[in-house]
Amino acid sequence: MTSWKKAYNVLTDDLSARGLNVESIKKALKAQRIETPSWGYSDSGTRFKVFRQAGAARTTFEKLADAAQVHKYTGVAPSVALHIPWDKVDDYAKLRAYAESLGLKLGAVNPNLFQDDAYKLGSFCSPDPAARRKAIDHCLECIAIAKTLGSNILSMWLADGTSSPGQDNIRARKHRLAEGLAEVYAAMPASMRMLVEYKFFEPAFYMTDLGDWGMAYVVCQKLGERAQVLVDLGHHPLGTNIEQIVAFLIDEGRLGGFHFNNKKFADDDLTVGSINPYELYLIFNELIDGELDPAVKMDVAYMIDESINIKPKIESMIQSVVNVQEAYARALLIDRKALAEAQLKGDVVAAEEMVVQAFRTDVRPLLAVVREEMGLDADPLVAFRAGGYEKKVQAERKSAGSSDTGYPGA
Ligand code: LRH
Ligand code: MN
Repeated sequence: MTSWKKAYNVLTDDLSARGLNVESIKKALKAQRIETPSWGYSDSGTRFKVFRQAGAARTTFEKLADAAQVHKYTGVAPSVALHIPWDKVDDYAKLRAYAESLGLKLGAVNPNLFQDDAYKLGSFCSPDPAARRKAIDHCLECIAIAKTLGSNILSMWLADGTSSPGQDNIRARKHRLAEGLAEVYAAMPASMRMLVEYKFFEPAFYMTDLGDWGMAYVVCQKLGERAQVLVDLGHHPLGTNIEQIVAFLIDEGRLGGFHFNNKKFADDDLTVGSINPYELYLIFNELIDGELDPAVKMDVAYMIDESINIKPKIESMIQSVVNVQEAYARALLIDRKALAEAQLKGDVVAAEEMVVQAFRTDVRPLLAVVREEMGLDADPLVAFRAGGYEKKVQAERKSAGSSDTGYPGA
């Protein structure tokens, strides 16, 4: 009997004793789906340095091959988000076929509205009509690409903002944004939805046009029901209660998705759950609370957005997926009936203890058995390392190397 099995039996006996339905919890964990970002597999860094990694993916095809490894060992990461033009190819149908040959689906399509010289004063919000036209046309091109790829998500992040007081009229920029997004929204087929990602600063350092969840929420309301807010965990001022924002957006039916990552300071894009796993757990607590409420309609895209500069990228992505699985597994262990009773009685300590107890539970044996029942190894990272893929691609991919700063193609 594997070491996990013994621990699993002890754990599930305890969970059943706590009145929890272990089979439905395992079913939920097997149905979890987490999308990984293509840009998380290629060399990236900070404005100070890109520490190139031997074997790092150089092409979109290689990024997909690496993403397939994450899915092979975790079983819950069957789709990959793309970023255009970082993932521009001559034949998107061929790319789709290659992805499907790897058992992958192509997910959210991210237009790039921040790396063209034309966007110096903004993209949709720019005072320059040519820049606005360029931005809108690029998004229309991304809609066409998404159709070819079978993707139904257009994921919009605008770096737009200003970096000095008086640089531009804030309300005029707001009007340009609404006008541009309305044209793009109208061009999406009915099967497609737009996710609107906000961020409180960087690269703009005075104001950002889509600076917080409230601005994104109002913009989505004005666009239509197929526009929803994307919550990137790295896009909030320190001290922000992100799980409250999540609960609010769930209740408004406007939570479209996440960019999971973690941070210590700013938009650090670190491995998910590597700095503050309790926050990630509390976010899943709100997600499950919403899922269990029949009055709430939820269609959430669970995506990772990380850019790892030091650790091997595939291993970090596997750690991230596993940490998302663990956060969900722990949040599934909360006795929600007892919690609601304690909350209504105002028994604050009892309520907190229920939330903390589930977080303190070591769910690794449960996930190990879930993986084994999915035909996978109990520990994805150990299995990936044993698979020797990293050595193989290091030998195959003698990188020609691209520029030396920041994001790919910078
Ligand atoms: C901006 C962001 C956005 C992406 C980029 C890769 O900080 O989070 O989601 O376009 O990172
Ligand atoms: Mn993001």
